[in-house]
Amino acid sequence: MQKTIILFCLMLMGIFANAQSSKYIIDFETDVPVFNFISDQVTEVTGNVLLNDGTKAQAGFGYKITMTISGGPDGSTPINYLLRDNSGPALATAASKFDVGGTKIREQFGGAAALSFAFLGRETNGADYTYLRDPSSNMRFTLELDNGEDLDNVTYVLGDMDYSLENTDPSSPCFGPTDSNNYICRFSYIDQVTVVSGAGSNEYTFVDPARIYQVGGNNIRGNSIASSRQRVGDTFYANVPDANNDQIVDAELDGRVPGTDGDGNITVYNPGNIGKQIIFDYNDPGFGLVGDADGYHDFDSYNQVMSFMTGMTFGSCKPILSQGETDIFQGEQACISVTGTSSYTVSPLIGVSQSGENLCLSPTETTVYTITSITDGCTDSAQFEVRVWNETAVPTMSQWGLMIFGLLILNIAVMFVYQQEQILAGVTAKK
Ligand SMILES: [Ca+2]
Ligand SMILES: [Ca+2]
Ligand SMILES: [Ca+2]
Ligand SMILES: [Ca+2]
Repeated sequence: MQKTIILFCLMLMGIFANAQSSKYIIDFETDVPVFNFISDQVTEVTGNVLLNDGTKAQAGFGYKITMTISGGPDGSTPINYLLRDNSGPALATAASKFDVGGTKIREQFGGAAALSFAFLGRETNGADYTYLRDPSSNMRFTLELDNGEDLDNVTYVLGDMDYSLENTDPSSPCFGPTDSNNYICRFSYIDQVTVVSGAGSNEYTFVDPARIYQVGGNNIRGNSIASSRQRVGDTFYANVPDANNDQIVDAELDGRVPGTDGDGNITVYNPGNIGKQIIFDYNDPGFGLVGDADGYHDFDSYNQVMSFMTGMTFGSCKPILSQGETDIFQGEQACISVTGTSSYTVSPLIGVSQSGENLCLSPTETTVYTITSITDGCTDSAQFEVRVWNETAVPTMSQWGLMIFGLLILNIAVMFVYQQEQILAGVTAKK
């Protein structure tokens, strides 16, 4: 029982170490990325990957983020955009595009440095506006490494998920819940994100679960999420007031989160290999106020912004063993290769012969060895069990067994001789 508890504790420690230890980090403050605005709909961001060992030295490879916007109200749109005085239909709509001014590295956007990405909501068009967002607007964020390697043991944070349907500035003529179907007051947006990479196996944590609604999750509106880590549901939107869950907003409120605050952040963790890209989609679910004929909010805020926080970590330093267990006879040795780490320790130090990747073990009794990587301050371990068989202990027949076996053989032999005699007797009789 005690052994089981100790084992369980070790397992928990292992999980903890795995979640905490990763080889690499993307740090926007130490290595400031370069933005390349390729078109109104495509922005690339490049930078160097750093070692996650405190030195934050360059790891020798980089990353590229590609953000691509699609959709927008230029085609058919369900939104009834109006002129800025509500006197008639809006002058124009156009395809969605980046707000270049809002797409940058900010000192604080989710409580820490972050890459903020922004849709432009409208552009001035003479005395009025051209509207640029609607429910079809989407930004796909893709991050990949320039060494072509897979991403494993990944942790990253999406910041500033919030919404706005109300102006809370008492000095504004739009003060209060005045936005709905009103283009004199222009501030409506609802952030929504769907994580594509690692879908179904990602683990999500929220700073403030009441701020974020996880579609398909087991959170209940108004209540905090029971478990801090949720594996179900990869789509999230800012938790607008919607007590009956019918995706119709109950009341116009201001759900904005200040940039200095992490309350709108979602941490995404995946202990496995998610492939070569981190991918998520950013858009707006469009939910309108209860009683609103067209069912959509106005999509008339100046812009809509979220962020990818500094500090994404990845890369496991778990030693990769060529085998997890083996059987040997006493006096023999078991040899395996240890990869995935440049240096490692072995415990217990009994019958250990270590030469680079090659590790040979010759314990005198069954032993579980723990192989721990000690690379770049990144520590993780794997286990290898060597079961030892004693040759003299191999089950042999007891002397009694041998005697019984001998008697059995003798019995068969007597029967055989008897049968042969019968056959011979028969042959003789026929003659
Ligand atoms: Ca409005
Ligand atoms: Ca509702
Ligand atoms: Ca509406
Ligand atoms: Ca936001």
